[in-house]
Amino acid sequence: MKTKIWLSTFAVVMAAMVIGCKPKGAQSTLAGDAANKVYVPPGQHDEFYNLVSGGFNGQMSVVGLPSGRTLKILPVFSVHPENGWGYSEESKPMLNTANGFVPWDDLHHISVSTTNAEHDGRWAFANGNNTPRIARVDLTTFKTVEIIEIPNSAGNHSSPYITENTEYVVAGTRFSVPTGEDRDVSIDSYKDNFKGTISFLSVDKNSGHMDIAFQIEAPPFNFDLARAGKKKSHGWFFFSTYNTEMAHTLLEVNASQRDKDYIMAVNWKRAEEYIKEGKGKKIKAPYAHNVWDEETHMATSTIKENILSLDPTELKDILYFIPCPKSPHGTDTDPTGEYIIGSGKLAAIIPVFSFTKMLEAIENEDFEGTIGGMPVLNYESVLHGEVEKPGLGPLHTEFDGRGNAYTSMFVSSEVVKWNIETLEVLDRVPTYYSVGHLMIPGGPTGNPHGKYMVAYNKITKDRYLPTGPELAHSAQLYDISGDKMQLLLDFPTIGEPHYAEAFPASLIKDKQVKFYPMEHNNHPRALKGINDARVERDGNNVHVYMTSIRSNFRPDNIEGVRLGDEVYFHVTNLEQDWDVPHGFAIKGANTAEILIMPGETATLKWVPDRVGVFPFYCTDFCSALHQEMQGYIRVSSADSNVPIKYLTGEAE
Ligand code: K7E
Ligand code: CUA
Repeated sequence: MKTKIWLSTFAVVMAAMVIGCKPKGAQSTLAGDAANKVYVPPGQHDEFYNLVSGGFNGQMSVVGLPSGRTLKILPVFSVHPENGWGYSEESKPMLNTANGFVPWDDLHHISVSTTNAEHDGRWAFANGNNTPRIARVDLTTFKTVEIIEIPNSAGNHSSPYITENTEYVVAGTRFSVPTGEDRDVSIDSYKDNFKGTISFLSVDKNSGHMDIAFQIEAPPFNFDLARAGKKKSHGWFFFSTYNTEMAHTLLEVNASQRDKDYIMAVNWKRAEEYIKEGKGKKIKAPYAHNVWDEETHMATSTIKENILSLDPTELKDILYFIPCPKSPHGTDTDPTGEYIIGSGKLAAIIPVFSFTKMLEAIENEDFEGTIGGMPVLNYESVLHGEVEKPGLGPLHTEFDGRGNAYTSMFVSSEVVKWNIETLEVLDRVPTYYSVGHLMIPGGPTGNPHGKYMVAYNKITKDRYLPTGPELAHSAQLYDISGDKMQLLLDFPTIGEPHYAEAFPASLIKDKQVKFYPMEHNNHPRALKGINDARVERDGNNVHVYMTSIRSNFRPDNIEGVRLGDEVYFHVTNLEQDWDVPHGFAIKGANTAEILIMPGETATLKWVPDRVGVFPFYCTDFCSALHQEMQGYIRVSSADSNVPIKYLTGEAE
């Protein structure tokens, strides 16, 4: 949720809140007590990994909890000059789309893979909103290893939520868009020509590889967020919708007309059966599928042409609509899978729906109407109950595994704890300020670790030393192990955090890859030892086969390059030890450095634009003689006859 949108919607409330009445009552925590709870002594490790979305930076950050220490920032839908991601020849294909190279996206949500509805710590999925994509990050290397584009979608917001065994990762379109053959349609024909789509991507159990299994057509609503059913509701998926008014202009007003929008319940097991029966229609929809190969150390991008589409107005029993007040943002399912919570950002209550009642209503055809022939269930029949006076602007809900839910309140800047069965509000704590998502380790799974809760806030104002017009966003860590929530720590985040997940460090910390074994390096231009270092001309391409090992590059003096040549530095890092990357940078390159991990090969393309002698050097302080890890390349005029010549370690 972008702050600016909210500012216009809630200008008055916000002004009062931010300027006039900050949440009161910094809790009477003994500072020493709180400090003890977040203190991780030097040399010791945090208890949880916290993967935090970076929003508009397209990145993911890895944070330790409870300390709040940032451990890593990794590019997902972004280039990353720090390590050459998106600049090296090997990684460029990862950011390819049907629209070509798109080096940025807006990353909102993270899902960590689960087995039997519990975190298994294998992969993290992330969504790109702008040019719809889903990425998969390998949690043994913390590297983005796959990106798949979603066709017939725009603003891929209700994504990348997963089913309980990671059978599927979903993508619901925020913007409905024209999806037919002719996409040059007038915008005011919205209701006729625009469609929503919900995509189900299969995830291979062993490799993790994704594919678009099927796409379900849906009414032209805006799909905001989603959660899978779990345990008893396994087989179902729930999507929040807004703009069921189907407005296409001034949504601020026009999409806030109806008292209730819907949570769309998707029976994906039924959809699977239809696919098996051959009921899917193959439609043309080009999309890119990019895969990183850990043995060749390179990515490939394939453009695929078709998807399987299901039309739920013809194929019954796939989609049902549950009325939900009002413009729901988040929808969340509790750890038992029985309760479905809708967070209507303009609603005065929080509705809690019962999965059991939903099934009964479907069985009894207890419908209040239809949308395109698809049933709308009766609100009262499906309702477990409403949380009264929870606060203003409910957005997202997480769970502690002890029967309690925690809902973030954007407008009233607080987190509210309530009991899922009794719907009674139990506690509330202020956030500083305007909380968006919140997160409990394991919170969306069947087995939450209800010890901490983190609030990710939109407006920081006075929490840190000021840094000009733009301030760091703020996360706040609370102890939720007792009856009352207790604020322990503020820590700044990178980019704009939306959703995050966390899981026990023990799940993955011993599985981390330390280096890439040279014997598995199948990069076609890898070198197996320093004696293979060489330079070869191939027409206008000059290939420099280079090794890096403490503390030299081979070759380190290169001549015979001419203007008009394209030079490819294929650098193999021969180290076989943990945390000994070497960097490679050359003067005047219009790209970035590359950082090469031990046992890896990476390629920087350089097109010299003038004659001269250009130094290159290692950018990562790798040894006492790191400053000696350098070399020169000479560029001569286009008509020169300087021959290819290079030095590989001869003493002067
Ligand atoms: Cu509420 Cu994009 Cu999940 Cu942000 S969204 S807060
Ligand atoms: Cu290699 Cu510094």
